[in-house]
Amino acid sequence: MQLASLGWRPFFADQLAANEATAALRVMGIHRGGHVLSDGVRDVRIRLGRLWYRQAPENRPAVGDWVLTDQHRSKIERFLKRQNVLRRMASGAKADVQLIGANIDTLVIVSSCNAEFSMARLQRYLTVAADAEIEPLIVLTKADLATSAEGYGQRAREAGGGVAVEVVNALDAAMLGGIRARLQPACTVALLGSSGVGKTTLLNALAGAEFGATRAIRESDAKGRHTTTQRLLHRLPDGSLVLDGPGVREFGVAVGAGDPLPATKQRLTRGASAAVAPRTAGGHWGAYIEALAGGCRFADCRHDTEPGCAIQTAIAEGRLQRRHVEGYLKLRDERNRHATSLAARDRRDQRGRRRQRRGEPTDDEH
Ligand SMILES: Nc1nc2c(ncn2[C@@H]2O[C@H](COP(=O)(O)OP(=O)(O)O)[C@@H](O)[C@H]2O)c(=O)[nH]1
Ligand SMILES: [Mg+2]
Ligand SMILES: [Zn+2]
Repeated sequence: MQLASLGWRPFFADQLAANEATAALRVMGIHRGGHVLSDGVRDVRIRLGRLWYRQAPENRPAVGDWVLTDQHRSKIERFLKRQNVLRRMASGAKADVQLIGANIDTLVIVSSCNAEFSMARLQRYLTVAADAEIEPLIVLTKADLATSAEGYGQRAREAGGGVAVEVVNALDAAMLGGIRARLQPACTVALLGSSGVGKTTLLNALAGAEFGATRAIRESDAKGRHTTTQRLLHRLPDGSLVLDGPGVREFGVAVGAGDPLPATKQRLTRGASAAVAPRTAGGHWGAYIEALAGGCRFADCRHDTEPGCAIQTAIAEGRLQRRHVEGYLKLRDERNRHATSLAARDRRDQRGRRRQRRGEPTDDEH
């Protein structure tokens, strides 16, 4: 079946009645002109109707989503429940989320062996992967430009705590065997990393073709400029699907996974958060620390000087380093702040809708 080549699987098929199954399409890209959808044979382009824009961004179809259209394929009627979704806080005054992609199997976290490299940033991205419950893979590019690429690799392995790390020259297809081995036909891979680290270069080398435009950066300070402006799911010759998009300058910590936002809040509380861990347990410090925190005597333990703190015990026993805990606590606070501002946004939207129903002016019109 053609849909299978795009990642169609029982998780999605089970959501449909028998007569609907053949009508599903995957969102391959979003352009100004509309959403590009594919059924594995042909592509169609559909502009989202006005009603969709009354929805919060996370309730609109994103790249990677599976959608159903009307029978003329002229409008998108709904999208199927997601296995996961990658999102980030959009920059700007109004707190809002931006969807990066949905239904992703592997998150390739790309960083490079130069000034751009930062363990804190890697941990931030690993938190995003763990929150969305997506298997991460760390790729360090520009090994050819560094005097000690292996030193960077070592530090990435330390930050990753068990996550696979590939140190490569992204321009050299012969070095990409380790990455290739992880890409199966019909699996969806998202590239995530700062602008200029080599995401598009990697995509092109894996594809053996120019799929996206790359642009030179100043190697002196490793500052990149945005080159890739569209988010597209590319079909590689080996059958995998790779999502490349604009680089992220400041990647706001994404909140939660494919669940609606209220569940996100629960997930941030103690105990429930351990549920995030299984697929990535040991894979990065956040999940490990959250799992440990379940063993603290007090539910509201600050992991500071409280008696019976499982985290302090782990530090004392050398199972955990203090700086990992500090990094984790900082990320957690940031995530909580985002969750709070999103909740405020939802309340604002609800107020607006109530007023609209009563025929009163909405906040936006004041
Ligand atoms: N020498 C070298 N250059 C690289 C490597 N990876 C990327 N580049 C260069 O870095 C620049 C930015 O790459 P690009 O793929 O556009 O980065 P993106 O913004 O992450 O998509 C381009 O000039 C690439 O040729 C690498 O592993 N080695
Ligand atoms: Mg790019
Ligand atoms: Zn504690």
